[in-house]
Amino acid sequence: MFKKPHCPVIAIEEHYWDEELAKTYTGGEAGRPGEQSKRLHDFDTVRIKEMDEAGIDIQVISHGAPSTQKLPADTAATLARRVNDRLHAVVAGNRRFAAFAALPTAVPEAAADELERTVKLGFKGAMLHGLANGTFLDDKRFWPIYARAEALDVPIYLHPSLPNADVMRIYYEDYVKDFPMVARPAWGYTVETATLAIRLVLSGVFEKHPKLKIILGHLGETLPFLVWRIDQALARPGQKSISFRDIFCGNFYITTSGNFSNPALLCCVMEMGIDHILFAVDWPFVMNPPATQWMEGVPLCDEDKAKILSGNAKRLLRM
Ligand code: GRE
Ligand code: ZN
Repeated sequence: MFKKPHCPVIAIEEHYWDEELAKTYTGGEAGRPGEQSKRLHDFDTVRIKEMDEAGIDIQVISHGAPSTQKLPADTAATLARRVNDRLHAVVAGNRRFAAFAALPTAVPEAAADELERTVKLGFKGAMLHGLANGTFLDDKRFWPIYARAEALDVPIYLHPSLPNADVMRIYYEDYVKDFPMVARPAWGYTVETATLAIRLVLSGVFEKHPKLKIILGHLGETLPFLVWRIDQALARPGQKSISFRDIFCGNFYITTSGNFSNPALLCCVMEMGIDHILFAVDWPFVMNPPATQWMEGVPLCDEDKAKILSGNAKRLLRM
């Protein structure tokens, strides 16, 4: 059994699939291998059993990629509402679960309203997945979502999705047959999500909304390792004035999802501080036991481990 400091364990990037929404997926996004698919549609059997076995008390549940990011504008808002209402019905009154909402980004004002509606129902914020119908989510048309998140004081979790079709072709096509994961968690997801995070900083949205909070999974999608270099390069003469470090280390939070590495975690602690790191697994794409077993042995004191395991989530998500 998981030996942990005296604290609950809250995992915050744990996925499910809504049957109606999943039916809209096509191509590489349409299916996941059988066991993953079974777990994505389960709430009360294997999910709870595997949480118990690994010592996870609470999952903050979110839809898997691409969630509602690729829906057309005419159906996005009503379908997202149904998806969120169904998740709410599962989570409400269940002390093992909390949830992040899916937002209809094809209609940004409606997405902002859906964020507010779901937060009032008890959702902890929202998760967005990769590009919205080919547009990066830093585009000004999406700023109403960030304005509302700031006003409601809830975070937006930026989660990866399959790279854009041109990127897939130019960057990965010749290797995906032998190594399908290269376009996914091995590298493609990371590039898309890190690029979005950098673009969001450059966009000026944090100057307009200084209290906006963004969460990145996978120990920050490489950015904590690169923050010195990005910050220094953007501070060279001839550019607009920006402090990448202040924004990245101030407004961003990162989770441990799918990246259980001591050297990588210690880099994150050194660059971002212990208060900006939260525990997550990325279930069912990654299994729970390696995550909690890893946390048991990370070279941090119990007080710091407790912050990662749940203290920071309690504060950031008001749990
Ligand atoms: C997926 O959506 O298929 C996925 C993830 C995270 C890790 C691996 C993976 O969301 O395949
Ligand atoms: Zn995930």
